[in-house]
Amino acid sequence: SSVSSDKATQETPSYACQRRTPLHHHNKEIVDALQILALSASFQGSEARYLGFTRAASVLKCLPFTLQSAEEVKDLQFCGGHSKTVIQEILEDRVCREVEMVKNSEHYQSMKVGFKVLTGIFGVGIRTADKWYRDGIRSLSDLNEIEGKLTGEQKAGLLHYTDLQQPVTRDEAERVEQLVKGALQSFVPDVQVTMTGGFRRGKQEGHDVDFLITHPNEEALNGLLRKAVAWLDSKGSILYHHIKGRSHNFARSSTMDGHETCYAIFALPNACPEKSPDAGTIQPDLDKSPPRNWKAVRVDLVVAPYSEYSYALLGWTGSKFFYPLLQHFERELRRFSLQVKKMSLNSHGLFDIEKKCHYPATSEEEIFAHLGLLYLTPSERNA
Ligand code: TTP
Ligand code: MN
Ligand code: MN
Ligand code: MN
Repeated sequence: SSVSSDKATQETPSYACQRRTPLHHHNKEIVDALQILALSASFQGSEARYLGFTRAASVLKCLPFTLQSAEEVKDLQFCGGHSKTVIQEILEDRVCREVEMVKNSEHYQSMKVGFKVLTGIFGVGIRTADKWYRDGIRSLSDLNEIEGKLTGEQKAGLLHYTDLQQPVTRDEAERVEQLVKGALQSFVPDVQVTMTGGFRRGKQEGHDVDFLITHPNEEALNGLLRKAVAWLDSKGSILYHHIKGRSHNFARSSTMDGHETCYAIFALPNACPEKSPDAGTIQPDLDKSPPRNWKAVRVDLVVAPYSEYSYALLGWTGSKFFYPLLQHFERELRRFSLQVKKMSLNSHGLFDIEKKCHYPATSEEEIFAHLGLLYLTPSERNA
């Protein structure tokens, strides 16, 4: 067999949490195509196909070389027949007919619109997007017509749709961090605030900015989130927010954990003008509407008690497990814990089902060690 097919047959550990998955890899075009099919499958309610395409895409992200020929694809592990056909077609013809058809289909396109508006706030919404589609809603302007029936979150998502569609840059994320820290520290000066989510995994842009808040003294955290958010609100920094209180009886299987969380849309003031190279140049006054000096940015603020902090950090660093949001490190980590280790992992802790005990941890490294896994840095968790 050829050298390259030997490369492809090298042992691939079956769970994504056993592999280092970098942010940048060698097969972007094919991965993007597989992820379109995954998203489309989830729009059609097929979780099995969603997972099949997602797993195949995730395996390709770990390949240390660019696939060149259909021959190399034969022996790829954890890649189903359908995914292999798609990959081979792209390698041979540059495009895959199925992917092109899906991309251009009305169902896929309007589900994406509905889905994006909804997930402006919460990681749910396929069912609603699907209902909208069946009710004949195909575009944003159709959505405006049912405004009266929308929830508060959906209205906010729709109102700030244009801004929320724009990726959040790292610079913007850092300015949000200053705002958030300033508000929290005005109540508890030594509060610990960590940026989590995609930015912690090394991404240069994201759909939102995620923060984890903790303090060694749990008393200091009581009421802190509400006070800080109210303070930011009084300064005009908050366009929408919803606080979910801490809960002790959240569903184990749910993607939501029990930590106190604020889902918000911030009005982030524009960067200081001296940073902009065009500052001072006279702009032709074509648009008569007054210029806006802020951008709407989605922000998640999560409060974790100190004893659960490392588990919350691991959980909120991702990559996310939300069906159907494509990346799946968290899902794989939990699946591995349960199936291989008989342990139940969530962002509160790790429970050994057979020994019936909890494993405390003061760092992410300790959690990987409890699971018998090689430690992966945040930037190696882009599965
Ligand atoms: P997101 O902010 O949705 O995703 P992201 O930061 O990885 O990517 P993006 O740049 O698009 O924002 O989720 C961040 C992490 O938070 C993700 O790993 C899932 C995790 N999370 C929740 O969102 N809710 C929960 O209840 C738990 C336990 C985790
Ligand atoms: Mn995020
Ligand atoms: Mn996102
Ligand atoms: Mn988030």
